[in-house]
Amino acid sequence: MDFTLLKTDVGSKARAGTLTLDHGSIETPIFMPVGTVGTVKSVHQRELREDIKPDIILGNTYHLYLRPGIEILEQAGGLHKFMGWEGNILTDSGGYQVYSLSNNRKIKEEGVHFKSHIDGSKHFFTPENVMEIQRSIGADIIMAFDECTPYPCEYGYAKNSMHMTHRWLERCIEHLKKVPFKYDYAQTFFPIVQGSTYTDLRKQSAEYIAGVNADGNAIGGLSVGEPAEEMYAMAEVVCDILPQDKPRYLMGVGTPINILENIALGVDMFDCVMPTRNARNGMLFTSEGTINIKNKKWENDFSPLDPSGMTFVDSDYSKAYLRHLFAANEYLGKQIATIHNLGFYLWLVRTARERILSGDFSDWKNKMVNQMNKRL
Ligand code: PRF
Repeated sequence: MDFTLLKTDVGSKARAGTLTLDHGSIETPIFMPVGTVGTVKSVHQRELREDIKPDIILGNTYHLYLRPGIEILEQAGGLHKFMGWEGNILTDSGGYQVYSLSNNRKIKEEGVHFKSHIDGSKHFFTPENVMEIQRSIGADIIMAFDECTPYPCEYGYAKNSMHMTHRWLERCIEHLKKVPFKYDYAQTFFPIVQGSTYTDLRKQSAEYIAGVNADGNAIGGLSVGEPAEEMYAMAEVVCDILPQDKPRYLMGVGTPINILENIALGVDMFDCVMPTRNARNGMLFTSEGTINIKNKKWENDFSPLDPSGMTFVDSDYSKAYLRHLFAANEYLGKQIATIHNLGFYLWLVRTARERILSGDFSDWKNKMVNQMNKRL
């Protein structure tokens, strides 16, 4: 693993860099499309590779462990081979999904007891077995097992939870030393900062995580319902403490505006279900603002989906046609909308990178934020 910082913006703390892993180089800032169960929902791998071109996608330990299960993934030779994706993959540890999806979860010092959201079967995640599972899935970047606190969260709970996440981190690191890579490429490990919306806890957690000296660091526990201003305040406190020369990943964020604002604070990596999930509900993100394609106003608008869009769907299809596909509940509608939204998110972070490199990121960011506040 190598991370080279190419430039830090003068008007903000935004950074442009290159992160190199065994499945290729990643130009940062980057947005990672979410492929929870080994598919970026409603997009073929060929469209990902040839049209959307993300350098890295995300998978989820929680889902892949429950289905298809670790044995199948090992037999396949890891997730890359199983799903036919030759680019980089990052797996989240389950430290979020187990709280948001499973039933009857019980959090203890030893680990988390939970019931599957699929069939109600009982399972137990520990920092140790989650590291083993992530070795078997075989992502290029694997995440620490943490507790993502809800919002709002009482100070006492947030503090105890943060300390437990730190103790779990030590267990993850100790265990990884004992479990070799399963495939013929390396895996990089990222720890996660927690601390809810409390500045003193965030500082303490960021200092602790920085002290671990990992190849990259993540910020968790944000975008869980707090006001955007609080998210930015916490991201800033944490970014100012995390090492400059390592990539920073803000987990589960966010809207296009959230992404631009956090890039300006020094975040390098993002993931979120928003472009894919909202696409399936007919919401399109464009550089001019947000569109609900199901709206009657698009019924006879035969203009291209997004004249300045980056993917073939933006010029090949009209708004009227996509509206019709949604009205008729056709699969193709969800596919087109997903390709468009992912194309837009990738365009956004690539353009941010170009602007950082050319030195006019802040002006461009402010203009984009104004535009994207519009609903068309
Ligand atoms: N922890 C983990 N995954 C996450 C989060 C977290 O706090 C979040 C919070 N937005 C998203 N995904 N492990």
